[in-house]
Amino acid sequence: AQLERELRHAIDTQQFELYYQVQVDHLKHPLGAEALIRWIQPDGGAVSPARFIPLAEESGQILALGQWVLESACAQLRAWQSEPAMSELAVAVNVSARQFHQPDFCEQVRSVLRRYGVDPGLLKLELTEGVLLENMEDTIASMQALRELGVRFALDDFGTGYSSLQYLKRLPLDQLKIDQSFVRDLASDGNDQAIVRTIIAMARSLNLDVIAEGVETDAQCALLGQLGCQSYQGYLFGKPMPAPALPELIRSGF
Ligand code: G
Ligand code: G
Ligand code: MN
Ligand code: NA
Repeated sequence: AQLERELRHAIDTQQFELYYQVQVDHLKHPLGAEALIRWIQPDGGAVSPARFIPLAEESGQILALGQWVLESACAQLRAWQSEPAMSELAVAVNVSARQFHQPDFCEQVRSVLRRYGVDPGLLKLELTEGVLLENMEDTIASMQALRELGVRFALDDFGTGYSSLQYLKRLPLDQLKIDQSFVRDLASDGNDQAIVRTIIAMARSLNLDVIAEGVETDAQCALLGQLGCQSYQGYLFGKPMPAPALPELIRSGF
């Protein structure tokens, strides 16, 4: 309850910032960045989103937070349009179940994109299986409406949930994100290699692209490449960082 009160105050007083973590292709060319929220308290302390996002979901504050994240990401996309190294990069935004299942979610996204004059093709929404399994018919309809605008979808934390081909093939997704738990010990764990190989084969048969998250070492990256992975995200290329630091990182070539 204490943290919930602090969270409400933080929303009122704008204590949030979006950090960005670069995503690259197999040649290490930048493709885009994932937006990750940071709560930085006035005393400089940070609260992990792993702690406050679940709380915000329970209390409903995720709706205000999620709207702020969307706004802030679109404002950033707009600003990057005038920076040479940045203008073609996509931004991936995490969307929680409660946020996605609001009746006017599509309209919110459409309206923010229009307001900032952002190409919808530069916005990717990251959903988790939890979001997708809830109310599947409505979910598919909302995704289709957004895809008609040009917005793309990634399935986050892939492999940690239910992951049946049965429902995957019905969902209008663009990308699977291999969860970092399969990447961590990839070099030494044959089971993880088999899982990653299976995920990539599954993605291929569904015509989805694949990004691996949590890539920290050259060995992991090389192995992922051998297994057929096309894109990467992780500390090897860059940690999540404040927006102004990203163009510098990209111009420096990692
Ligand atoms: O960046 P990392 O520790 O810092 O993020 C922890 C968790 O918080 C991840 O599961 C991530 O998906 C989630 N998260 C980060 N930013 C956002 C956001 O803007 N919205 C939602 N819904 N979740 C987020
Ligand atoms: O669940 P989601 O994929 O949205 O959140 C990504 C989380 O993974 C964030 O907390 C982010 O800070 C973290 N992360 C990103 N890259 C790495 C990495 O290379 N190693 C580790 N340990 N965590 C990472
Ligand atoms: Mn994510
Ligand atoms: Na994830």
